[in-house]
This record gives sequence, C-alpha cells and structure tokens, in this order.
Amino acid sequence: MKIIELKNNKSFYKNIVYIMMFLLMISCGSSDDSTLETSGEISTKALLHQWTFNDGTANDIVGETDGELKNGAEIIGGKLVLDGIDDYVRTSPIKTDITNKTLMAWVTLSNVYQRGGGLITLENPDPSCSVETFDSIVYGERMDKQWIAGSDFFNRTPIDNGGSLETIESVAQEIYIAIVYNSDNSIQIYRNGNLYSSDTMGVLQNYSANSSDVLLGLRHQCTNVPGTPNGLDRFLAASINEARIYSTALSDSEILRIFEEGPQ
Ligand SMILES: [Ca+2]
Ligand SMILES: [Ca+2]
Repeated sequence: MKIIELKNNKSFYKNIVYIMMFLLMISCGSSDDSTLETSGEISTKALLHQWTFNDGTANDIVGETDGELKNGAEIIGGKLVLDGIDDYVRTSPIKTDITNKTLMAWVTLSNVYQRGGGLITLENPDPSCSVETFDSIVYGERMDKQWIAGSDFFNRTPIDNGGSLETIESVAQEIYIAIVYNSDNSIQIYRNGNLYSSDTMGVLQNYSANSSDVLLGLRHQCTNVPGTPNGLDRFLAASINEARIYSTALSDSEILRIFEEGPQ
C-alpha cells in the first residue's frame, strides 16, 4: 500500500510540475503577444497627425491639419526643404485637444553649427506674443549641437539635458528624433530609437482644439526677423522627410518600433 501511495504521490507531484511548466509557457507566450498587439493598436489609434510630403504637399495624411508652405519652403522628393532663413510650414488649427503627446520627425540637418531652429512645434498662438506656450523639438539652442525639448521661456527645458552632441558626420545622415511628454511632467527625448535624455521640469501643457497649431522648421511664431542658415535663430536649415504627432506618451519599445519601421 505504502509503495503504491508513494508512486501515486510521485506521479501526482510530477503532474503538478508539468502543469506549472505548461502554465508558465502559456503565460510567457501570451504576455509577449499581448504587449506587441497592444503597442501596435496604441500606435495606430493615437496617431493624430502625419505629414509625409510624399504627394508633394504639406497635407496631414491622417488628420485634417494641413500645412501651408511659407516664404519659399519647398517639397522636393518627398521631403520638406527649408533654407534656415525664413522658410517654414504652418498648419491649420488642430481638431482635438492634445495634452499627453509624442512629437517626432525624420530630419537631415543642412549643417550642425546652426542653433535654435525648431523641427516640429505644437503651439498656442498668442496675437500679443506675450503668453504663447509651445513645445518643440529644437536643435542646439541651449547647448551647442544638442537636441532639446524646447519650450516657452525654457519652462520645461533644462540647460543641459546630457544628450550626445551631433558631429560633423551627422549632416549626411537622416536622424530620427522623438519627444515624449508624460502626465507625470517627465519629458523623454529619443534619438534614432534610443533614449537620449529624460527630465522632469515644469508642467505638462494642454493644446486646445481649434486654436493651437503646428509649425515645421520654425521654433515658434512672433517674429518677422529672418535668420541665417548657420546662425542662432528660430529657423531650421534642414530637410524633413516626415513628421508626426501622437496623442499619447509612447513607450520605449513603441518608439524603437517606429524608428525601425522608418518613415512612410
Ligand atoms: Ca526663404
Ligand atoms: Ca517623406
């Protein structure tokens, strides 16, 4: 009897171990799948605006926020080409409020020496230009050759975010920059899919439907002063292959996936 009991116990425990291993395999498999599926769904649903320039216009291909070419800005070969002097694109007002967000663009800089140009900006235009709020991917404004999360009066922009500096070799390459704005006020910058900097400073801003708009190649409005292609001013000397705005703070893996997929 005892021997039979022992045998039964043995096979009982064996079965338990098999069942646990089986459950572990299922849970691992399903959690990986669901993470991928979820991130895919978030990316698609949250994509509010996308300017590819592939049809020769600055139209928004997923939203209704079409861009207008200003001061001689041109589209050549599916890219927005900006002189760094006065060229930029301004869009019609956005159609939904944007608070948590991710701004991103694929860009080739015309030179690495320029400072202060905006790649993509979400702004609340103010006719008096006194309380204009904006969030922008800006090149080299506070620190020479460093990408920053540019903002009104540097309210959300540290002096040095620690991100690597562009080098002379950067000019020949298309660079992917994304900035994630989270509800906990933290801001992450990504370069070519990798985390570049993370800071918490100031307060997350809301941009309102039917009044806020988007700028490409200009840090913010309220200037009639032209810049120079390699000077410190608001105009970016560059070609932009594509720009997007997501209505959510994308995760590390979502940013990496978008970078790996590349522009449309
Ligand atoms: Ca021009
Ligand atoms: Ca393009």
